[in-house]
Amino acid sequence: MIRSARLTRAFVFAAVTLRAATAIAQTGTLALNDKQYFEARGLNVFVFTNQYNGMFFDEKTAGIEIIQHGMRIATGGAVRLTPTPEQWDQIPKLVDRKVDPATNTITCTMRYEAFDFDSRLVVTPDGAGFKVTVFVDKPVPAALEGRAGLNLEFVPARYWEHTYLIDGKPGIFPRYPAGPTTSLPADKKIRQFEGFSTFDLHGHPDYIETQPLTTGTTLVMAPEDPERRVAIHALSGDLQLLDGRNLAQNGWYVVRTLLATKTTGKVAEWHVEPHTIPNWTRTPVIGFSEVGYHPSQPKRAVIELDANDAALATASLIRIRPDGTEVEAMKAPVQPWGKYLRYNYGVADFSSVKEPGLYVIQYGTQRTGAFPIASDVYEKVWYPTLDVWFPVQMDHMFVNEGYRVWHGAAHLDDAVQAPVNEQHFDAYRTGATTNTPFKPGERIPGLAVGGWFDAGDFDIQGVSHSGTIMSFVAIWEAFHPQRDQTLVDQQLRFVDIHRPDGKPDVLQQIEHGALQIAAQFRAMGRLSRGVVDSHLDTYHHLGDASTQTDNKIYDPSMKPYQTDGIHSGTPDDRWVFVEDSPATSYLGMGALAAASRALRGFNDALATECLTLAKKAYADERARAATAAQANGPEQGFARFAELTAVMQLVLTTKEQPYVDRFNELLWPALDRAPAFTLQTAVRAMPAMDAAYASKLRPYVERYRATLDGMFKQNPYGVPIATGGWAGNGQVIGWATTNYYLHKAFPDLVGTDVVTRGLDYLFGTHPAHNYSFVSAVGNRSKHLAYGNNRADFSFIAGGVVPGVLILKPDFPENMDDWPFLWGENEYVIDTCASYIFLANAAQEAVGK
Ligand SMILES: [Ca+2]
Ligand SMILES: [Ca+2]
Ligand SMILES: [Ca+2]
Repeated sequence: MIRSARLTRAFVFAAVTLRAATAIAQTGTLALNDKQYFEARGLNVFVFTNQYNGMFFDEKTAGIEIIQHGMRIATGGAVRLTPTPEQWDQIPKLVDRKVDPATNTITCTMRYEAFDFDSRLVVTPDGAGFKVTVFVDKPVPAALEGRAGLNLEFVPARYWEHTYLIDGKPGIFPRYPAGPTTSLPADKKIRQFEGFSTFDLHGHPDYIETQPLTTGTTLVMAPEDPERRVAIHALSGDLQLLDGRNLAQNGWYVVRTLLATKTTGKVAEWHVEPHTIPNWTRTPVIGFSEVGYHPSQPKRAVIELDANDAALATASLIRIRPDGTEVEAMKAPVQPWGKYLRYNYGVADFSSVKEPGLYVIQYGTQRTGAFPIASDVYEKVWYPTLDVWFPVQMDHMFVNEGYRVWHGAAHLDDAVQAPVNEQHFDAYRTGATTNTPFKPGERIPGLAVGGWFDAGDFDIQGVSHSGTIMSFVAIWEAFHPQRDQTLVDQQLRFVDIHRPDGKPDVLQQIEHGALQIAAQFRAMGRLSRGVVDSHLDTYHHLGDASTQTDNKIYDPSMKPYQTDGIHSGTPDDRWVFVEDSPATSYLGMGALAAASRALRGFNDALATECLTLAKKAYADERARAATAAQANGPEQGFARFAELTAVMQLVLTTKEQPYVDRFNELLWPALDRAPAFTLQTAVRAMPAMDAAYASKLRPYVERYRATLDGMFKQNPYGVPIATGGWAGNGQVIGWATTNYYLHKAFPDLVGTDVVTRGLDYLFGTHPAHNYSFVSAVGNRSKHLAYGNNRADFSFIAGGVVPGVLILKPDFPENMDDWPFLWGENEYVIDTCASYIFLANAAQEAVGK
């Protein structure tokens, strides 16, 4: 089979080259730009502009990456040690990266420390594409012969309903992984990161690798689609096409050539030619709110344009009448905003249109979907988050919705003390002591209650839990939402979605969170960093949460997989990590103090216990701080902010003078150091403080207001857009929420426009595309996200995703056809709770 493929190789390569020659004339070739990546019209090639940072291992945002016609199609181009690398497989360390405009090359030296294996990756434009060459100065180590290869990974979703030709032989990209795989003896497995293992042996000591779907020397992916067509030709060795989804649902298609062995110099070389459409120009993205607008609020459409595109003179707001006829409500000039990252922007302002109704925006030949202008647009936008998303996240409960069970009662075998000196794969760690009264491996009683799955994974995180509880309490105290669409039965561990039980759902969520945090303080006197899987092979669990562990108490006297129905010999009970972190504990105290207010009259016993635990823990922590040599550095700074939050909650709950005094002692220096982080806390304490407090606070608000005035200079959206490895919707929500509190307290200084602007951003006025970032909220919204059902390419209604990630140096991305990038698409509890607050706040601020 391989031989017959080789016979066609010459013919196919000639065809590719011929087409390439035509393409050069039409589109020009790749060239290094001043941002240190290769660029041609419709094509960018990044070479380690983003690196593996090791935090969550292979994040699929490093190595050689291809952006074709505005879409990132490929990542991970590098020497890799397995056919289809998983998230926790070894990643090469970038030792050196040289960008040389004189030779038009980028050269990266990569190292695998564990194998003392260095290689050099050289990328340079070649014809209508580029050449990738791997060099070694020492032969590939014996242990990696037949293992180390040049890999490049392609987003599977971009190739579904597409075909390929390999040496002229046709194939269809598999819509679902269907092999082939092979089972190999455990001693052949290449050690994964830090010795972790993603593979659940389940009593079978072998492991699996994917095998090629096909092999040849010239692969043309999506030859029928000029937007997606990529030709790869191996100048030495064979090309394999593999499907990484056979090992892991977040796997990509991998194109791979094994490195030549027992030799030095050039050990692999490809010519890669992503097709470009001559004079391609990206279709404009019309950013607008998919939820619509309140009549009184600003209504700005932000139009994102290709760098080669200039804004049209006008855009129209068109009203749709009940009989389907249309009328132009306004023709607005498109004001050029300028360049942000890689695109040009224009802004069309429709604020003067206030008549309630349904509208679309017409820009040239493009038209948006319909959206309302109405006085109640924010009234219901938080319902899915409270009604569906939070119930689905409830740990230790059976969660039902109509005919569907989201998950059974999970983690009933919680939890045991984590080992000491443990560096955990989810960024948890312990030092030389457990920081609790418990020995490593000892059961910590009472933890199988309450709590939420933190995110798309299933751990209970102390800090985000505390923030979530405090947000829910703030929601309750500011807006008193009586909404009751969920039954929560703590006795039966049963939750039923869309089934009222006579109790406000917000209070039931506060109770559910408080049950877990109170249990931790009761057992340990402090808050854990988190409760998390003990093994990587359970951590990457997808599916029903109640099958993540066996729900049976671990008994070390039994054999693995042996069980008496209550205990088992499988050590899968979750671990409790407690760090020596006053900050974590302070936030837990704040959550307990807050919960005690909201739960008064709803669950008095728990309310009383929460306050008692909070006051005791606070006194203990202060006593400890007085005697302990305080460490300097970020932990101490963070601890002060966290203590400020705790004391603010204790002030609101107790009004006791020692807390008021301590609050004043902490607040003013913190306001001087970091006003943006502190103002919300300051203004929230106002009800418990005197009039002098408000006037002392006022100059800080005046200075903050100046930063708001400059927002539209930073980007065309006028909100703070984060540039880190996790996208910034949480930050935008926090910013708009601070603005709401300041508006309430100082309406002459801060208006409502900076409250609704945050929601406009979430609901579609943002870079990359214009879906609402809140699943099932708005006319069109994130229909694929990184919830715990991501393997089904689905969403959980009401979840808020992180949003637009800025891939260095200039590529804003939020994949809407591939859910598995957590930095763009993972729902997390604290963001979702703060979103509920902001939606209520916006409705209150402008809705009357
Ligand atoms: Ca986690
Ligand atoms: Ca209820
Ligand atoms: Ca267990």
